Amino acid sequence: MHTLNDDQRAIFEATLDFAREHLAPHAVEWDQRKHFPVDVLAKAAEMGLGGVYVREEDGGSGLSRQDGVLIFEALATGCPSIAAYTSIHNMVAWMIGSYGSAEQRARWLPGLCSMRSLASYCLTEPGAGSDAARLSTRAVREGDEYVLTGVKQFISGAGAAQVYLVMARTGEDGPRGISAFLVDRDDPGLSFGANEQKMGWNAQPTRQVILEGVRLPADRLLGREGEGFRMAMSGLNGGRLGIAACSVGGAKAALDGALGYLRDRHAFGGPLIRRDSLQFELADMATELEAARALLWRAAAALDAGVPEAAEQCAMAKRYATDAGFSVANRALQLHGGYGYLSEYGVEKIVRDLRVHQILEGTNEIMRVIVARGLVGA
Ligand code: FAD
Ligand code: 2MC
Repeated sequence: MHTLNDDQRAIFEATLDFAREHLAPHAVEWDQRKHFPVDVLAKAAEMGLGGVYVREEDGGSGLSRQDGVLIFEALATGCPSIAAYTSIHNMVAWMIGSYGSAEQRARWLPGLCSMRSLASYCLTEPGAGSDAARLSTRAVREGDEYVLTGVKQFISGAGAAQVYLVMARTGEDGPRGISAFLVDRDDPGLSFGANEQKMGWNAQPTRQVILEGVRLPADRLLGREGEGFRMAMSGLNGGRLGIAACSVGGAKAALDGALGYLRDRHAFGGPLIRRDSLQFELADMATELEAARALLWRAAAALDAGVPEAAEQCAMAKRYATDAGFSVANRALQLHGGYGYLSEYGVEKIVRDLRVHQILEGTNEIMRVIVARGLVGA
């Protein structure tokens, strides 16, 4: 953390305090009750966390990706699931702030920045996950309207969110026939599947989003027809950094938990923390997290600078940090012995939450596809 400037240090510390006070004490209970704490999200928005990358003139915090990775790491020390949902919400807010018209920004961003309205990002479908450009939800132009029909799968925040950024096909097969639309929860024809039963991420809902002839005025098109896939991918570059940061933060909390536990736990004539083998394990865990953080910060700087290889760097960071984060959290559980397996210590919940970061916002196999394409060409 020594390379941070004063502003970044202040943002990081303030978000850590928020996580310590408002997330960590409730995280296990929210997971058990499958409770989505929308009131706490509104409180986070009072600190500017609802529009982290939205320009200040549009009501946001106007921060960089380098600031963002600090925020999401800090937030995830309290609850990775809530931090990750906040990152997804911010991905949508960034897309509207970056690609929306002045009217769209004025209409949608105030609610999102205050988190009185929550957002969902709707790309995946039952038949199109990794191969997202094969999506089949259709948007048919009829006069001044578009009519959307299709099903989106695994949508984070669905049902609770007010704003749905939906990628749908307006033209040819493949990525260039896809457009992006802003759908409101109150639009007739929109409905939701059941809240999925999941291994982790229980403090936020995951549902299908079902569009049955949802009729939208033409001004709900974000950007131009055919630009939806590229916008969706550029949103994911930043989103992947957010998810990676949540893995680092969650794993850091697990590591801290293991340190505390080993200090207190006595066996074979002394505290376990005195055992060299366990200290070496802790040293390796801390080193792997620091390596993940370094890669993440470099990728965030690359995205801020708009360098051509930024997408590959974001993919590298997402792959590495989510694998390292899961491994560190799982080893922290092991260091707690049998108590790590009990929900009361909170570490098994972190392991369950971090597992899905290796799958969503592009699986870690797809991250390798992106990095490899950069190396060997498409
Ligand atoms: P598939 O694409 O069917 O992949 C199956 C396996 O094959 C994977 O291991 C994959 O890595 C591998 N594979 C596929 N293609 C290749 C290849 N070319 N080379 C090597 N391996 C390959 N989506 C949204 O749009 N919005 C959300 O808010 C959202 N939230 C989610 C929340 C949760 C809890 C979960 C579980 C998922 C969420 N997703 C969301 C969906 C997520 O992005 C997809 O699950 C993910 O992209 C993978 O797609 P898939 O599940 O269809 O797997
Ligand atoms: N950044 C910017 N632009 C990108 C990009 C990126 N990361 N990836 C692709 N593009 C552009 C690309 O330049 C091309 O533009 P143009 O039309 O100008 O040539 C266009 O998008 C099409 O790209 P490809 O030809 O590479 O498309 P392809 O079909 O081969 O797929 C792939 C690319 C596999 C990388 C993409 O489908 C992918 O990322 N799949 C994973 C899907 C995913 O991440 N889903 C996450 C859902 S959200 C979620 O899980 C949440 C929890 C919110």
